[in-house]
Amino acid sequence: MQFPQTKRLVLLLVTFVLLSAGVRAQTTPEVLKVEPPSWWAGSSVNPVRLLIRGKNLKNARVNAAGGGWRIVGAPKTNERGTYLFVDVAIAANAKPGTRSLIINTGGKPSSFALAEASFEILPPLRRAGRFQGFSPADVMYLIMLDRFSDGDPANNDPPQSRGIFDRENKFYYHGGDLQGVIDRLPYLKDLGVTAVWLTPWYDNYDHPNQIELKEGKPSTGFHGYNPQDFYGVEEHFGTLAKLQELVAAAHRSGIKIIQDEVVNHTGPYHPWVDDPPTPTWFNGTRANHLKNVFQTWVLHDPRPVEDLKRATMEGWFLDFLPDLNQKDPEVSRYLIQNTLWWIGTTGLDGIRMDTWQYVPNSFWRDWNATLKREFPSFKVVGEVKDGDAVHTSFFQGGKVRFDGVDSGLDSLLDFPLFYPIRHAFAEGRQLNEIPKTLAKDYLYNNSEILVTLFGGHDDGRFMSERGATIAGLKLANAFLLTTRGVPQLYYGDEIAMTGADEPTTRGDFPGGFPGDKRNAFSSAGRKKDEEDLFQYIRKLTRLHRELEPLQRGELVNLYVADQQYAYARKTKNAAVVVVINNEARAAEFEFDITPAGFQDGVILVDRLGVGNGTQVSRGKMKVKFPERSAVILVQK
Ligand SMILES: [Ca+2]
Ligand SMILES: [Ca+2]
Ligand SMILES: [Ca+2]
Repeated sequence: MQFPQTKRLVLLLVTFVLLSAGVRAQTTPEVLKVEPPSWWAGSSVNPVRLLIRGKNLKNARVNAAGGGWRIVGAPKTNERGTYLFVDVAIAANAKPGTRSLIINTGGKPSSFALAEASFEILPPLRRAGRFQGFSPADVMYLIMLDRFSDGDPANNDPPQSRGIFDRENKFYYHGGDLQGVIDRLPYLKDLGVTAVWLTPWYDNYDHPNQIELKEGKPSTGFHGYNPQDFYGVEEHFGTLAKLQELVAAAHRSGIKIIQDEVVNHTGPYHPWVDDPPTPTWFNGTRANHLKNVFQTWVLHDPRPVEDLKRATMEGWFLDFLPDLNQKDPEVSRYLIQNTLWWIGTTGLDGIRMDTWQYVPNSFWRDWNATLKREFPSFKVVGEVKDGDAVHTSFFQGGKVRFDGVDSGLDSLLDFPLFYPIRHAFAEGRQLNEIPKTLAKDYLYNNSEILVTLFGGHDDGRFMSERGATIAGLKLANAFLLTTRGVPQLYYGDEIAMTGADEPTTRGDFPGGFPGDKRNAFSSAGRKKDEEDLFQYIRKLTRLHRELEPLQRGELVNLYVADQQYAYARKTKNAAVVVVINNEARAAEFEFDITPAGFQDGVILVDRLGVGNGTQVSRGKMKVKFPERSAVILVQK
């Protein structure tokens, strides 16, 4: 059968279009993501290495279009042509603005072989009031972003991740976000907070997690620790612009922002898991990897069993969190740049680093060195969740350890002190466990900068411990805000929130969410006990700010008994004496006050309003005060 002329022409045309589309699909390069998407001129990291994810990127040649930057060296691609590594050098005087990388995979420039990748050159942020670090003069406050305050209900069930918001499900998103934190800055300032640690805001997966079942059902990444994009802001929390707005607004309120970072692992749904940029990007593969055995003690053992050490350092957390291989130079470079990018593009002040001990010290040395070169005042606190100071102190920097490496780490979450505080003030066990723990401070290179805490999002709340009372919680706060270190509060503990285990410790702050029955952000919405506690902590943070020795004074122990503890914080010019009675009855005792530097005849008065004035006589001080109470004594 003969086709009519026109029909044959149409057929020919269709065939041609289909064929060329096939050719295009098979060979035309395509760009899906550029990481980092931007960088600032004048950075100490120059050139910057871009990781471009896409398709058909083999044999790519790359040109930098627009002025003020250039390609350095030859780009590299991976075996499958899905990743391209390109180094770009940015001129110190480069004009801010969007640029293009032209990617050409054909012999000659032709439209079939070209793709474009967008990149932005940023003006450097002005340094004043940014990148500040933290110090013992601060009062830190940990916020679980999803559970604190919902400032934008429009992002609660966004189109790209429909169906993982459910306030009735403790493993789903509840609506808290960056706008909510902005809205509560006046509350935080009033409480006396000067630094906010926010749980991770990385973009986490957009659907229920079918791999990690909680109570037999799929969970979500509401907690933020399962990133699928290290350069993205989770859509339930807001946008990069909103984050930048939050940092700026916090700084105007005198509040620093601490980012929670994860570099040990990715979330289970990160696109790298099935398509790694290099063959050694992860320790193992989804099908074949070690499971983390958590034998962390071998990490500080000079004679470790290597198999145990490897399974602890390189094993996959919970068997499903892909363990990044920081010994791969490309992984190391990616992660270092990623950290600098968040700081440099937002102006934030410090980092709390998750799962610190599962990442090699040699990586940390390089990471810290690059970080401090760009942001010298910046500070990092590492999470080493362990109650033994012999173990935790091993990870602090400032000292070359037996492995030949100084990690450079500033601070650690002080978990060795966490447990004695809980035992003494919640359970009513012996108070002298606390000075016994502080006696191990010599193990640290610097114990003054440790972040002290008795509450956090991975542990049940103080008020859910057996024996906990508001009186005990007050004492825990009085101790935390007067001992050495950087005090860290956990959101909701100031109103005695409860929650005995991991999901319930992350409860919604009452008043932070649409339809809440009461608003505990205001005095009127707090119950009597809660208000009393809130005002007590508020008074402590004010004393912490007002009395310089509480920020930087040397810690001097004066008296230790089973349930009583007295100590001074002492600077060259002043001293503050703190006395705590943890017993369920009134106490009266005398101790040598001369180490605090007070002379006979000096009268000390209590700034917490519990005790009367007391006079130093023959180098001694006698105190008498009620059951389970504390005094903060200063010279009259
Ligand atoms: Ca919201
Ligand atoms: Ca997401
Ligand atoms: Ca690891």
